[in-house]
Amino acid sequence: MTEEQITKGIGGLIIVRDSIESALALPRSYGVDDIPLVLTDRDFSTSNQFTMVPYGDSMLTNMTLRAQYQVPAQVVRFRILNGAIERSYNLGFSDGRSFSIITSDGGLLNAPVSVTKYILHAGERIEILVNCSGQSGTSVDLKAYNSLLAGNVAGGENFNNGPFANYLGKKDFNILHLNIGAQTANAITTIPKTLITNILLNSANANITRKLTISDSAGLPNIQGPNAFILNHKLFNINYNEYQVPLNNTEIWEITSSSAFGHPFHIHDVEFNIISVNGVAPTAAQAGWKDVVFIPGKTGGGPGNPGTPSVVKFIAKFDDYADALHPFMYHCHISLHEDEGMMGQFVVTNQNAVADLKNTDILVSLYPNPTNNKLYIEFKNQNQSAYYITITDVLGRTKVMLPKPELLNGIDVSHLSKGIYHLTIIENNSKQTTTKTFVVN
Ligand SMILES: [Cu+2]
Repeated sequence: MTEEQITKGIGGLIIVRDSIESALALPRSYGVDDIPLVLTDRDFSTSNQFTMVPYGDSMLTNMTLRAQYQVPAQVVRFRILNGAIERSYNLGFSDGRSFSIITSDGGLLNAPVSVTKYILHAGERIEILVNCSGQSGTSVDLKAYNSLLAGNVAGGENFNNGPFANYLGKKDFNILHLNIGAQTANAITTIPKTLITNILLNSANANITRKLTISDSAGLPNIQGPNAFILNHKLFNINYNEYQVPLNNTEIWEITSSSAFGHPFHIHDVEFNIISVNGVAPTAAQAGWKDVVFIPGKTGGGPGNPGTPSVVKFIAKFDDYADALHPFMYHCHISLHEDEGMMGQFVVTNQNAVADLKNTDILVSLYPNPTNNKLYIEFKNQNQSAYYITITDVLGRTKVMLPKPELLNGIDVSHLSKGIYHLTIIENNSKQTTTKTFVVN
């Protein structure tokens, strides 16, 4: 339901600051020379409500139609998120000026990268610096030069009718009209030569290369839905975890796509470094920390000719634990594709923790039992604690769910009606479960 939820407003941008970034001579006066931009497009119903479409007819910048903003005559920083349902934006300025990319999805680049155009795909983030010094009283437009997008990149198609038809397809259009005003005090007026020194992951340290596929489901047996795009030849299944990644593994993920369309592939848990896209090392703007990578569509192909698949490799270190209850996901960041099933799950296993406690029973007492107010829980092994507690009634209906419960003061069960209940505890370290019965009287 991602497309519907994003359409109706569950989406936004978080700015993360740290001491390393704070020490650099960068614009950071929020709303003055440091401006977040969330890019999306929408359609409106006859009663001016959002309608759910993959491509909107209207560009919205920070949810504003025909957005404009006054910026000072100095270096201005834009923190840009592509929050579209599907569309990529080929960013550039109306006077052809260059701008400097200073971050990728996961943080600062080694140095600003000067470009005149940059394609930002769904889910991707960049920060850019634009030098407006000495330009007070003038104006310029940030635009999407989407007439230049290839036909198999989202927004570069040119459908005249059908569900994907829209006014912005394969066209150039305004994102933000900038009126340049007076310079502020203590303005940043030059773009720094360098930023930080990223220490990237080394392929020689990879424990494994996992091979994933992207393909078009059309014609495949056992795949429901209309022509969904799929990962590893299957649709998403919430009860299935594709990979068990050992905690702290360094892994190369190699994604081979025979899809005719390009897909922004996103992974939870980690930031990665792109190794190559069709054998070519990433551009400087993509050579930092990323969590979305654009997987181009296959090249060539036609009747009787499958064409040449695209191959993208990245490397990541999986240093966050995730159990089977709360697995991480990887998916296409085009929400329509994600919703159709272009997603998978993986867990990150902490084998040491399980081994330590494998032979230790989880001995738990519940008291008082019966109870009509508080229920106290005591672990016989004081090194154990509760990770998750659920209480179900005798018909199996879940009545209480408590993640990371605080047990010192007991659990309030006074709201439960009289009867017999089952309390299931997942132990914090071993993730083993035990179930006890208690009575509310
Ligand atoms: Cu996709």
